[in-house]
Amino acid sequence: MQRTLFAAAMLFAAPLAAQTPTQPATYAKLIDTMIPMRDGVRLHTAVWVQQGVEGPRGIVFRRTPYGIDGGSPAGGSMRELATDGYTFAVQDIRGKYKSEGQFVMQRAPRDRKDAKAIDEGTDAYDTMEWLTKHVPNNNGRIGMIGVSYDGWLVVQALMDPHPAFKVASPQASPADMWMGDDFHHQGAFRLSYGFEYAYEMEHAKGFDTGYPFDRADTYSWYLELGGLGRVKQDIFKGAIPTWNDYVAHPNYDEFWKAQAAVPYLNHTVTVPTLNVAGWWDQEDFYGPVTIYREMEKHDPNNLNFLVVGPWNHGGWGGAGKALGAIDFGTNTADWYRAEVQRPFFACHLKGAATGCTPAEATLFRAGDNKWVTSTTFPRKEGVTATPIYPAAGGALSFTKPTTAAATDVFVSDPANPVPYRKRPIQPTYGQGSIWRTWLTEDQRFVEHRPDVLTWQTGKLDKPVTISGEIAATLYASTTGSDADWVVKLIDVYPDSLPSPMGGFELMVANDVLRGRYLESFSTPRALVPSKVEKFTVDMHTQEYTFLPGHRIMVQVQSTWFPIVDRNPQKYVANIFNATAADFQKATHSIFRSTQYPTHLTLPVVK
Ligand code: PG9
Repeated sequence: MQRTLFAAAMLFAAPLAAQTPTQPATYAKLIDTMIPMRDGVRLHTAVWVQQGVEGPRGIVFRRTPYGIDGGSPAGGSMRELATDGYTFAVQDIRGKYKSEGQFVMQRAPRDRKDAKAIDEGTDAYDTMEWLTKHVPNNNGRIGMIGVSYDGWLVVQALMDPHPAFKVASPQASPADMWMGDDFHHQGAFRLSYGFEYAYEMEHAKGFDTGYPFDRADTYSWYLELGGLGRVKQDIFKGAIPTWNDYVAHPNYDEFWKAQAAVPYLNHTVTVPTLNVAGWWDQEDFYGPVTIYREMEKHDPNNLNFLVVGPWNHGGWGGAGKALGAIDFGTNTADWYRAEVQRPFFACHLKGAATGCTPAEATLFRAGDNKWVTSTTFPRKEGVTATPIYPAAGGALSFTKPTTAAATDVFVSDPANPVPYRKRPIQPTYGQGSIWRTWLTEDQRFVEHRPDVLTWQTGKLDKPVTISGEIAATLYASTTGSDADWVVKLIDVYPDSLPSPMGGFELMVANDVLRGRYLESFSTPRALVPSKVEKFTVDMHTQEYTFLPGHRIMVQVQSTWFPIVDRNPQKYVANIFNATAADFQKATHSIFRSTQYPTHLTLPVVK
């Protein structure tokens, strides 16, 4: 499928089928040109103007690796903006589609000491300079907006903002590709995403053809790869630079740290910024929240804001009423765009008197399905970090264990990994793929596997609301010398509801930690077989109400395939080079005793 103008926003919104009717604005392409950057490389840029709008206007600017040659800009998460009379400028980034130069995946910000250095920030700056000088009828005010890669490009532009840059909305922007966004999570490699996306971005100048899998179910294809050592030369013929980087940098080293956003955002916020994230974003949830939190440390003038809704990746471009089987009651995305995004841009690009300062954090609380606001994110007031403990017989309890020795044990077999979503697992962006809603998939499909441990509370007699950071503390051992720990916090719906919601198991928070990184993400170490070790799995933040009659459930497993590559369970220096013989079964024990009280810490609202 060809990605088209504003396709990122529209494509990512695709699973949320219903689109809000809006008055279609008539736009005409005024400029289609190659704009020279400071190093002489020229970037393909188009400028669209709305017909019949008088007077100077602000410019909404979007940079993208996904191609700008598709149609008018009146779509996706920007459709209300497109009725507000702005001029739209769009640009192919370096090395993509018709732009010159070399594409570099998540190009690291330049060395500030090198006056000649370029990066995505300088390209944005140079383009803004050109736009303010060449676009007729512009009012000297530019806003940037974008989802995911396009959102990350907004963040790069914020690192040294041009004086005309007056408003920014980075949406689902990654912040750190090793720690928590598309390519790895806490050291675990996101195999199917990392493999397919790198191929799609780097085997051609555009982004259109998925990897030619020879079958519909990629689960068995990835399993048959055995170790990943074959991929670089046999499959990619050394021609996919991002894959080469994965292999060369398995740990959190300077390569990954240099491209992570946080260190470059350590200056006073001067551009009003609306950060947007989705609680069930299957690609980049860590990023937008991390960017907001870093900018917030440097925001004396209250210009930095956060919105998190019940959305998948870019889901705020649809109606936002439902995600997979989960219904949120109202059109949450329509509300956000109309009530927060549109006025925010109108304030900063047109001088409108309202909408300039939304709530510090506007959060949708699923469960009881309400928008709530907070003066901090995460919320501080009225929240108590409350441990919940796995107990005997599959129980889950707010009471600390009293038993001296207690474990739950499972055998994890890399030859039979737990699928992360129901098979067949179609290629990520392939036809019929349910990739975009997998985080809301009913977890019953794996509950009875012997390698998935499950604990749950009884029926709740009153609501339990959580708001903020969730972490798992696992006291665990393995008979091997490495292990992955996948932890899922689940809301179990009452059995009495009609199908499919009766007994539905909805993941509320989740993540994986690669065990070798328990002490340091930069310097892994082998686990000592059969020694109890303490593993902390960051499960990020949530705002959620477990309703009366529901149960709280926790699942632990050691494979999540093929979104996460298989851990051989025998320590090898670099898992990308593990051979088939290195993959071995191991017995894993989760301790739930007085000495080793495995628990999840929930931010319970009192
Ligand atoms: N999640 C995509 C991506 C962004 C940045 C780097 C790699 C992948 C995207 O949707 O653009």
